[in-house]
Amino acid sequence: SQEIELNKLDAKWSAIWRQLSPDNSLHPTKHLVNEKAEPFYSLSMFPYPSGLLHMGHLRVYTISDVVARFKRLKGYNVVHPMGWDAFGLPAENAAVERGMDPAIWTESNIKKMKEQMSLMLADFDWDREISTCSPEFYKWTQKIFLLLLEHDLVYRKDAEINWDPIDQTVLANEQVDAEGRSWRSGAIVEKRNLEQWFIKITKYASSLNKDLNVLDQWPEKVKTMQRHWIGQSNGAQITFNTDASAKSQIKVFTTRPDTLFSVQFVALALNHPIVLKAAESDLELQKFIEEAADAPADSKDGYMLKSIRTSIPIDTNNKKYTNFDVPIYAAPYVIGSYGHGAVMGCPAHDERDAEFWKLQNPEIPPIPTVGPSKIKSKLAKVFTSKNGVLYDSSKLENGRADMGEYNGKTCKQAAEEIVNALELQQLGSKSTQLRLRDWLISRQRYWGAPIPIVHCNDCGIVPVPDEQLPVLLPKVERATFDKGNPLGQMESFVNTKCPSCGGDAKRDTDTMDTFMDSSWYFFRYLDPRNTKKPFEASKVNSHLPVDMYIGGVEHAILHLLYSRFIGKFLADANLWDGLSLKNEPIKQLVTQGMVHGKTYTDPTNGRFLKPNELDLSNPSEPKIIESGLKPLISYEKMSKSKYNGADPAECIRKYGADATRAHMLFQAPLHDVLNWNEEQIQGVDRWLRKVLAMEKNIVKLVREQPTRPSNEKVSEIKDVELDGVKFASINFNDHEFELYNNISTLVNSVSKSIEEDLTFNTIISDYMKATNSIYNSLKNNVYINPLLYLDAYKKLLKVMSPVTPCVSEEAWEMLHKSLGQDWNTIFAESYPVSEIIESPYTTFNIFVNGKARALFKGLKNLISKTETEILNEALLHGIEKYIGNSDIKRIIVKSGLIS
Ligand code: ANZ
Ligand code: ZN
Repeated sequence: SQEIELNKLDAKWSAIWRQLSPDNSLHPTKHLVNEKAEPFYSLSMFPYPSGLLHMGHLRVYTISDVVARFKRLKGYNVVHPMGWDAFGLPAENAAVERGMDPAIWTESNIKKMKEQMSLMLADFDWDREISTCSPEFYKWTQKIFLLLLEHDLVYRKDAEINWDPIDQTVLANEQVDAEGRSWRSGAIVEKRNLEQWFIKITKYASSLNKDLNVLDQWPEKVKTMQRHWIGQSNGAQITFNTDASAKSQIKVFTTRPDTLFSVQFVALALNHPIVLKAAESDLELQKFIEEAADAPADSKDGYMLKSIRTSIPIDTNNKKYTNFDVPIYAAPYVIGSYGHGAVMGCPAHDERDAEFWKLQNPEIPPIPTVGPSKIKSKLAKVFTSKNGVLYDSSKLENGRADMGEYNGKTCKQAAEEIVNALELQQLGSKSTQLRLRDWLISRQRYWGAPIPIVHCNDCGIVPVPDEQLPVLLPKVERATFDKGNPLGQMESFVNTKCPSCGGDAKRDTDTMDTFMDSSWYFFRYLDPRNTKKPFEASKVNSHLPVDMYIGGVEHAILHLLYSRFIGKFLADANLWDGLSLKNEPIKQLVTQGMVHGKTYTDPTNGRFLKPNELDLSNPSEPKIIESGLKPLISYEKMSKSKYNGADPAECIRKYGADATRAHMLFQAPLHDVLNWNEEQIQGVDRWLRKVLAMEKNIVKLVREQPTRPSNEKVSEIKDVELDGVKFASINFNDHEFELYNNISTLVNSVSKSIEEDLTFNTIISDYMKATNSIYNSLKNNVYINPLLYLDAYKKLLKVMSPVTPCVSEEAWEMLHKSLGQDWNTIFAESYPVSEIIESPYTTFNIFVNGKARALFKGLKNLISKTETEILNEALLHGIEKYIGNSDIKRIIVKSGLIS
């Protein structure tokens, strides 16, 4: 047969598109972009240049590309850029292993991946390409660091690092194995303190937390994860006096000041100053601390401090709580770095405190002071609800719980009043705590943006002035980096002049966390070649926030939180206006599921099988060659050890980019895991062949211009456009209505799927349905106005073109050539507009003696006609045999299908 080989279309059309494009790129519509149109920013998370494009990449970029092409068809001024998250440890490690320059290694990977990307025919704006490791980019990353410094959002502080004592170098957490050994030297890694650079993201915590509320196009799950990560907790700090000395007060953070009267102990973190002080003279405590270091995180061990006690710090009914009857414990469940590293223990109202207390003092019952009502009743469990009432303690026998004026108040009210009372005594105040820590950006590595700081003996920390940016990363012939901080070993880099006094000085030798690079790269895409500043505000204001950001949910916290933070900071620093969405840089976030690979396992021993151990000649009956047994089949995360990886390039070579893209979308809903099963691509392949094959039949009909059968029932419709020709009035038969409406349904449902529902899988089934609708009409040889066929076919091709650019373009070309018409690339077309036309026809059921016997299509108004008319109409539809000579009791015609 002379069937078109789909995979051959890729090369043909890539070449033509390149010629069409003004700068020989794969962006054929670039010269057609209307800069004045409404902007749309389709962004996919840029890849790390590992050198290999995998199925996960293919999934993300297919989605962003379909959205970008679709919006281009709809007339938007679309930005769809691509670039490289090129700094980072893996490149450095790979270069060290191979003894090469990480820059060269990275460059060659970028080249390889770009070629693989061109195979999938993504319509990226390559003229916006950026690479975070190029000086033109990191110059501005350094500038942003300096801006943060200027705004008092950068500081230095001691922080723990992993130190390899053999290699004399700092290791990243990933370079330390589970046994705590260095990946390279095998030495036991030591913890050391090193002065490092921090960014005060915590200063933005409350707006980062609050503004999650305006991100209504972000997945709830991601917002919850960010909320949790920020961990903003509103409560109070309360000071407890002790009997030791006026100086040894204990500050606690609590979210429940209303539970103050239930306090039965205070627990301190193991590194709390009071614990450390006590340990100086208490050997038993020293031992406890040492052993607790290895205790599990949820351990409820405790050690009661011997010579110090505390009291509840409030005065009710002039009854002073200065009897110091509250014991103090050292307890590993108290987190040293949270709040004040101290907890007021309320066993009656907090689960953790209850567990702790039960273990330490099984004989002393918890003292509840809050319940569902002010009358104390027996409660089986720890009462943790905040929506309770303080007990009426005048009715309680336990004087220890005397709550004076707070008797009977709601938790909320009591909390408020208790904090106010404490405030008067300077023993408490409202306080907000964060789980979020400041952002440690120092890396003692080579392959990153150098921190643009000079250390001068006389002037201290001196920012590198703008005109000396970028601080270039010195070139290396071979990455060896045996000892110490790589940049620290390079004398010519380290030794410099102080920008302030001109004297001898030393450069900072840390490089920045790569999350710093990726926190603002999507700003730079909008003005990628600016040599004067990071970006021009006007260019960014018109396109931000990003309309759709697509990527993996693994970035739900760090990357997306840092991007939001830097976006807000850049707005505060007046680099852009941030007006439309509270300085948020990303309007919609879309997280796609992972791609899993088909995995074969030997049922006898659970071993993963290699492709060459399998006989897959009959895909439905795979066999293990050696044993003849049937392997177990599952879908799992693709990995080398499971031999279940699939290569996008290979699939594209076999089936063509269009089929691969469509298959990728069709296999699973966007957010779900996608089980990559190449065998099922046949369905997509068949559909695409059908689309191409129909062209001939349609052209034939257009040439022949068959006439409408004279006896046909038609209805007149007004104001219809068919293939660009406007008709004030035209006749449609039943089939024509149906075809026209099927195509209108396609046009509108694809729009809705992309713009509202994000159901990319149903787009493909919509295409298939519409294709079959045209195909079946052609096959059944019913009369349809050839112009309507032409209209339907062209609409189908346009609506398909975002997903299957080659097949659409190929059919588009064939069609115009055959008809001898001029044409332009299908990408110069716009998205069709097509409304459903209310059809005067409907489907009727004919019931004879109560049994449904036949279906027919008729004019809706039939139902209002006389019985004889209906019967006559019904008799046209082959029901004589049911009527025969039997006595007709009833013939009923009802509209609608039997379900
Ligand atoms: C008394 C109390 C009574 C508490 C009660 C809770 C319920 P979040 O929401 O996570 O901020 N806490 C305070 N500092 C702590 C630390 N360093 N390590 C471990 N726990 C600490 O939690 C705040 C609550 O966690 C605080 O409120 C405190 O216990 C405990 F019915 O104070 B609460
Ligand atoms: Zn100086």
